Amino acid sequence: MMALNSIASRPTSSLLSRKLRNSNGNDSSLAHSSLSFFNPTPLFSNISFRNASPSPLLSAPVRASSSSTSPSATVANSQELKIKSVPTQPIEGQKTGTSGLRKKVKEFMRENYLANWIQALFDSLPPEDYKNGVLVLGGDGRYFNKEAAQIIIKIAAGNGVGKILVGRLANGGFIMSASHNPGGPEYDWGIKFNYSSGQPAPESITDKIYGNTLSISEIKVADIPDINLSQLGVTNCGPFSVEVVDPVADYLELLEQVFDFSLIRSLISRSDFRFTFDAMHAVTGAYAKPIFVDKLGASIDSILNGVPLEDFGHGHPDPNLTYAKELVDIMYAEHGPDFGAASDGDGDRNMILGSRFFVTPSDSVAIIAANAEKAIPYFKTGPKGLARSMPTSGALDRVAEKLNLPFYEVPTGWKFFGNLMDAGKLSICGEESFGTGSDHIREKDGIWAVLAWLSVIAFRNKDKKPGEKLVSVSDVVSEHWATYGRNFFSRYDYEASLILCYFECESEGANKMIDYLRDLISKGKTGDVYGDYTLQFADDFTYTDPVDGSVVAKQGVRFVFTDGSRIIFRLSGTGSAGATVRIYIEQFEADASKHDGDAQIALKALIDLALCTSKLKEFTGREQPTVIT
Ligand code: VG1
Ligand code: CO
Repeated sequence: MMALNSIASRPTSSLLSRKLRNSNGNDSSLAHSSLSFFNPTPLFSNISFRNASPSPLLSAPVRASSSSTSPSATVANSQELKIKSVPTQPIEGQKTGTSGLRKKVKEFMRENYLANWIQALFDSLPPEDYKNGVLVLGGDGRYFNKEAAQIIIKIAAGNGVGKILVGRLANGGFIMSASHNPGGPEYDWGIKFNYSSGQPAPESITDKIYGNTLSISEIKVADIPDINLSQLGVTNCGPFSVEVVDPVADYLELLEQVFDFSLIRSLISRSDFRFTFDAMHAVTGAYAKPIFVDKLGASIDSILNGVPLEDFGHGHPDPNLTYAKELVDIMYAEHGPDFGAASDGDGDRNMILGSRFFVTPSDSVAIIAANAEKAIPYFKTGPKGLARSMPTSGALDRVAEKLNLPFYEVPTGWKFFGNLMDAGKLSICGEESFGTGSDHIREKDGIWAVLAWLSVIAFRNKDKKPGEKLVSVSDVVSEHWATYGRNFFSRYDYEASLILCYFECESEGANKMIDYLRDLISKGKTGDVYGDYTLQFADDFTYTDPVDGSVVAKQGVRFVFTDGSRIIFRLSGTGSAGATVRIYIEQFEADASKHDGDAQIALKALIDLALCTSKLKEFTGREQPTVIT
């Protein structure tokens, strides 16, 4: 259990990518590893690569061995590392989705399944990007991370990587997580690869990896024992080394540069302000106490589910109104806390709640952006630009317009924000799927979002005397709506059923529905009448990256009406089996007297229109969504 815990408390993807950017500066303790694959002067030029030898060991599938070494041991000090060549065969279906490769754990445990993908990845990169370089490995602590880590380390060493840093934050590299998907032997595992400056690998890389998985024939594996990852320290294996680092302090240091901690502390330590954070037994459990309790003065019992567990305590570590029910019940109880937040498996998502109040992620990013300059020191000269994913509501657009900031609309998936950030065009961005973040790192960052909100609330209350009524989360949101209008928004998820036998027909129905919609939009024209709405245009979203000109098509079927209302349909790209249909519904309301209404009521006509236009029930047989946001 010790070893497990230590992995369990390892990196989140958000935290993982943070160092990449920091590395552009020079004060980092890891500054030598300024890219995910840093290329120092090749100190170790004598890695020997031995092609398929007749040893029976070499034809064995790549597995983590059961041996382990003592902490910080030097297991092989020779200047040579023995590399085995393990024959393998292509495996179908190793295509990455919205965010990495996600499958059932059992699939990843199949012979060479993970090993093939990792080798295909090295085969897709220019060798100068990783030879003798530093690679970072992190995970969200889910079941199978331990075994997977050993496989990845051996293949990285086998391909000539010089050093692996295992820690919670990093300069990019591998992230062993299926994020918000459930974990455990029967559930999901996943792997993401963050490239160069820390952003999730772009499609040009992931497409290449997929191509290589279909032609792979050999895996290069270093012949080294399992590395003990349960303790901090360095293990040397000849020219290759593994260093286990504790990154909480480092992440904290970054956050202290971004936020005014004393301002946040002044709020959290007030006796008339009650704070709750639900780590959902996932990776942020390891960060919650050092940050919220030790640094910011929250009480220890304000942290719920703070112990990271391999199966997330049988939970579904997705911070939304359905899966974070425990927190929702606390926040909606009479005299509940003033502020509640939760984050997901790998810590990059967030949910923000006030007392009996839910902040939609689309509103959340808009409100953070509108208040950033005043409340968050990192943005003291104002954000450079704002961006959202296509299905996210237009609330952020209105802030960009008012603040006269450049604005971008990208496809679903954080990987599309990275280029804009690197080009200095984007500071704050978000997705409706509970992802919010900034260019302090190259992933969404759940803890950052919580601290951003606490900063906004703290700033609004900084002059409030004890006993004076505080400005609440709902006050901040209502005021925002009064200024900018309200974009009513809801997402309906029809998640893949967990009953295996339905997987295939489920995918078939969902695919047919999307085909039907594509056909419909090809015939649609401006002025077509849909119920009470008039069509402005309908398309399948195509995005051209303004930085590198790359184009991605088929990113979501959207019907945009003349009053700005939208209905959007997408299939999820993060599931491990079956198909999940997502429907996004949005309608703008300028009239402040109508802002307080329930989104489900305000959007009822549009929701009905979406269900009837798509013939969802006919195609999928689904009566009710599994999650409504
Ligand atoms: C979902 C969300 C998307 C998010 C992605 C990864 O993708 O909709 O906005 O970027 O998950 O989030 P999809 O394809 O299932 O709709 V995470 O926290 O799972 O890395
Ligand atoms: Co996540």
